[in-house]
Amino acid sequence: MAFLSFLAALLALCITSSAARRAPATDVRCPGYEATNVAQGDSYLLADLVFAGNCSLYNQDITNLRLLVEYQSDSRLHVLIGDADDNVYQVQEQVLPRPHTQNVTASSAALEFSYTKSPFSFQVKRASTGETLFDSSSEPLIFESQFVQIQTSLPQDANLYGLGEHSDSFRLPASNYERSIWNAESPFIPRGRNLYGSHPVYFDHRLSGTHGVFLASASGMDINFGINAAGERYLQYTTIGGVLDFYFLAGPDPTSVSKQYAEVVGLPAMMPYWILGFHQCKYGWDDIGHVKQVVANYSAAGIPLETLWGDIDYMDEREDFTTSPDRYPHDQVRALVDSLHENNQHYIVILDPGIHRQEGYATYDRGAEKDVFLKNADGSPHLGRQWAGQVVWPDWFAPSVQDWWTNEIKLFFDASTGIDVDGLWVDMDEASNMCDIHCMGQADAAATHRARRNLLSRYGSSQAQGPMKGLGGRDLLNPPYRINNHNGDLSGGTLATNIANADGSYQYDTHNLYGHMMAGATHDALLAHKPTKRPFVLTRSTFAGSGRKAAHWFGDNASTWDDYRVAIAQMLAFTAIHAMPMVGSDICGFNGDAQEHMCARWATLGAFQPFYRNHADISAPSQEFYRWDLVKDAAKKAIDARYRLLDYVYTAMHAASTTGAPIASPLWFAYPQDANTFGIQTQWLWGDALVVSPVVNDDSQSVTFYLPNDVFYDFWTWEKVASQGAQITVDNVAWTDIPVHIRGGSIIPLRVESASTTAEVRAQNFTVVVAPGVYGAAKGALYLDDGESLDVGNAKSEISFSWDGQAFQASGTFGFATDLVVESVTVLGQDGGPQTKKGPWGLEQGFSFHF
Ligand SMILES: *[C@@H]1O[C@H](CO)[C@@H](O)[C@H](O)[C@H]1NC(C)=O
Ligand SMILES: *[C@@H]1O[C@H](CO)[C@@H](O)[C@H](O)[C@H]1NC(C)=O
Ligand SMILES: *[C@@H]1O[C@H](CO)[C@@H](O)[C@H](O)[C@H]1NC(C)=O
Ligand SMILES: *[C@@H]1O[C@H](CO)[C@@H](O)[C@H](O)[C@H]1NC(C)=O
Ligand SMILES: CC(=O)N[C@H]1CO[C@H](CO)[C@@H](O)[C@@H]1O
Repeated sequence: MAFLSFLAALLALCITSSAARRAPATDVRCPGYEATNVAQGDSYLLADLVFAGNCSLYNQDITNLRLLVEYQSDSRLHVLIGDADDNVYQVQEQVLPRPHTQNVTASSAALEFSYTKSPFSFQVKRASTGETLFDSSSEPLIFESQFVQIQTSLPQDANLYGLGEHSDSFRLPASNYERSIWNAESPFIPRGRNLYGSHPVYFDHRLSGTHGVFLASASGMDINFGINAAGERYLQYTTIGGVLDFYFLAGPDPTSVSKQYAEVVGLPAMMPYWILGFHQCKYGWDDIGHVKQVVANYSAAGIPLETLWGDIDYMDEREDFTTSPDRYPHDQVRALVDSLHENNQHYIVILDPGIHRQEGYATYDRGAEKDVFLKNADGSPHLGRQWAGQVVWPDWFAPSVQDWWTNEIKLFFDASTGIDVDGLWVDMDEASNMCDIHCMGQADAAATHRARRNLLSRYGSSQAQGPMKGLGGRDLLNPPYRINNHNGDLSGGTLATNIANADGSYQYDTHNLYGHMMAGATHDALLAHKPTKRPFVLTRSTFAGSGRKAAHWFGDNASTWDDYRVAIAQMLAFTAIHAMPMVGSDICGFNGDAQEHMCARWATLGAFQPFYRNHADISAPSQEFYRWDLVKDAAKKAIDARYRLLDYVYTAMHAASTTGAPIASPLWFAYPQDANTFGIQTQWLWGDALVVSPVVNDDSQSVTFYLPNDVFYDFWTWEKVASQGAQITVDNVAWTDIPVHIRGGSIIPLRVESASTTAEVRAQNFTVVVAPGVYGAAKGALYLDDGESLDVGNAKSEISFSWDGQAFQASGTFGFATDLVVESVTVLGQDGGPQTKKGPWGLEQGFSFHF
C-alpha cells in the first residue's frame, strides 16, 4: 500500500536534501590505525588498533579500536572491528542471533586472514588458490563516532550481487554506483534508491569461485562502487555508526555461499504448503459484499483461488484489531472466513504498526498500560501518523511488547469469537510515518512547535547507554555525513531517529530493524496463538535474517512492463542472496492501470515464482484474473502447471529451510563457468531443475533467451533441446504461454492433475518425469509431510529418485503415511521419444525397476 498524497512531499525532500550531503571540511587523508598487542592462536587473532594521528573528517575519531578475527568454521571467517570500550552500537543478539565460532584452526580453513600493521589494513584470501577476495589496503580505515569508512579493491572480473533491497540490476554495476541502505516507504520502487529492506550482503562470483561478504550492521550506510586513480575497481562502505562486523563466506560454489549465509543469519522458515497457492488481494474492496463477489467470480471463472486477503478496508477507522461495523460487520466476516475454510480456502489480513492514539480504543489502552510505546526523551509519547490518524508506535524492545501484541492477536483472531485468519500481513513497518517531525513542525505550529524544539535541540544528541547500545554525544537527527536516503534526512517519513528504545539503544541505530522486529513479534504471536501450526507472516520491511520468520513482497510497484521485468531481478536477490525464499511482486502491478497483455504475462510469470499474489491499489482499476478472457486463460494454464509442480516446489522450499539452498536462482548457480549467464536477470532456475525464460519485451510475442551448454527438454512438449550454449529465439509465444525447460539430469515429481485448491491437489497421485542428462543419468527428490505442522516429527518422507540410463530407483526415508501412489514414470529423450512405465508404486517404501 502506498500513500500517494505523500509522494510529492517525499520528492520535494529528495530534491532539497541531495545537495547538502557529505563533502568533508578538508581534503585530509586520514592516517588510519596501527595494529599493536597482536595475540594469535590457532583459530583466532586479537589486536589493538591505535589511531595514528589527527583526522576528524566529520566527527572525533575513536582512538582505540579492537580487532577480533575468528576462524569460525572451515568456510566462515569472522572479522570484527569495534571500539575498545565496546560502547559503539552492535545489532542486538536477540534481533539477529549470530553463530558461535567452532574454533577451526587457521591452517585448515578455506579462507586466510592477513594484515598490514601500519597503517592497518587486512586481506582475505582463498587458501586453495591464494586469490585475494577482500583487501582494505587502498584507503586507510576511518572510524569516527558517526562516520566509518572501509574500502576493498576488486578485480576486473568480479561480478557482484545483493545489497538489497533495491530495484536495480541483479548483477550490480561495476562502477559509478551507489547503494544506500536505509529502510523507507518507497512508492513506485524507484530505481537506484534505498527501498524497504536492509541486506548488507553481497556475493562475488568469479570464474575462479564464488564468495560472500556480509556486514552485520543495521546502520544507515552508502556503499559505493568505483574506479580509483590507479584504474582499479573498489567497493567502499560508509556507515554512520556501528561496528564493522564482517562475515566472509568461502563458497566456493554459489549454492554453498547461499547455505553459508543462511548459517549466519538463520535458515528460512518452513512455510505451510497452502502458501504456495494463488492469492488475491486489493486495496479498495469497499465492503464485504464486494469481497464475496470476488470469491464467487473466481469460482465461476474456474480459476483456483487459495487465499483471500484483506487490506485496511476491513478495519473500523483504519484501526488494527477492528472490523468496520457497516462495511465489514464482524459476524459477516466470520461467516466469510467459515465459508472459505469449508472450501479449503484461506484468509489473511493486514496490520499496521501505528496504533491509533485514542483513549477507549482497547488496543491502545492496553498498550499504554503495559508501557509498550516509543517515547520522546521527556517521557511524552512519540507521535506520528498512519492510516488510523494520530498514532503511537510499538517499541519492539519494550519488555512487555510481545505479551501485549500476542494478547491482541489472540483476542481478535480467536477462532470461536473472532476472525480466524490463517496468517498475517504487516505493512508500513519501515516504519512509514505520514507526519514525521518535519511535518509536525509545519502542520500544527502551536501544539507541536515545542515538541519539535525538544526533539531537535534539547534531546538532539545521545546519552551513552552502556555496552554496545551506542556512543554518547552524537547528533542523532542530523549526523554530519548524510547518507543518500531518498526520503531526505534520517527521520524523513519515519520515526525521529533520536528516540530511545526501551533497552537504551536509539532509533538512529535500530531504524533498519523495525519491520524485521515487527514481523518477528507477529510470527511469535501466531505461534503462541496456534502452537502446532507453521505461522505465516508477510512483511514489507525486512532486515538480514528476516526469512527466519517471514515472507516478503516487493512493495508498491507499478502495472508496467518495466516492473514486470524487475520483479525477476528482485526475486533472485531475495531467494538466492538474501536467504528469503518466500517472495514475490504484486502480480499485474500495484499502482496504475494493468493492461490485458501485461497482466496475462505477469499471471504466467508469477506462477513460477515463490509468492504468488495479485494485488492492486485503491486508485487502480480492478485487475482480478477473471476480468479479461485472455488473462483468465493464462492464469488457468499457469496455475494448472504450478499446482502440478507444487510438491517439486515444496521439496525445494524444504531444502531451503533445512540447508539454505535457494528455491529459485540465477542460471550461473548451475553454470558457474559460463560467463554468458552472469548478467542474465530475465531467466531463472525454478528449483534446480527448471529453467524459466519468459517473454520480457513490452507487449511482445517473441523472446530471445539463453540456454547453456547442456541438454534440455521443453517442459510443455517434452521435446529434447541440445544446446551448445546459444541464444534461442522463439516467436509467436501465445499470451497464455511461457517457455520453460527441464534441465537434463533432473527428475521431477508432478501431481497427475491440478485442482482448485492446494488441499485437493494434495489428494492427487503422482507421476514422475525423468530428464536424462548429457551422460544419460538423472536424479531428483520428493519431500512429503502433512503440509502444516510445525514439528512433523518422523511423519515425513524424504525420497531420492535416480535413473542410471536403465534402472529407476526411489529410496530414502518413508515416515509419512499416505495412500497416494506414483502412477507412472516417463523417461524423456529416448529413441522414439518419451517412454512411460505404468505403476502404481506406493509411496510408503522404496521401489525400483528396469525399463
Ligand atoms: C584533531 O584536530 C582538531 C581540529 O584541529 C581538534 O579539534 C581535535 O582536538 C584534534 N583531535 C585529536 C585527537 O588530536
Ligand atoms: C572456542 O574458543 C573460545 C576461546 O578459547 C572458547 O571460549 C569457546 O568455548 C570455544 N568454542 C568451541 C565451540 O570450541
Ligand atoms: C462479479 O461478476 C459479476 C457478473 O459478471 C459482475 O457483475 C460483478 O461486477 C463482478 N464483481 C466483482 C467484484 O468482480
Ligand atoms: C491413486 O491411485 C490409486 C491406485 O492406482 C487409485 O486407487 C486411486 O483412486 C488414485 N487416486 C486418485 C485421486 O486418482
Ligand atoms: C521499479 C519501477 O519499475 N519503477 C517504476 C514504477 O512505476 C513508475 C510509474 O509507472 C515508474 O516511473 C517507475 O520507474
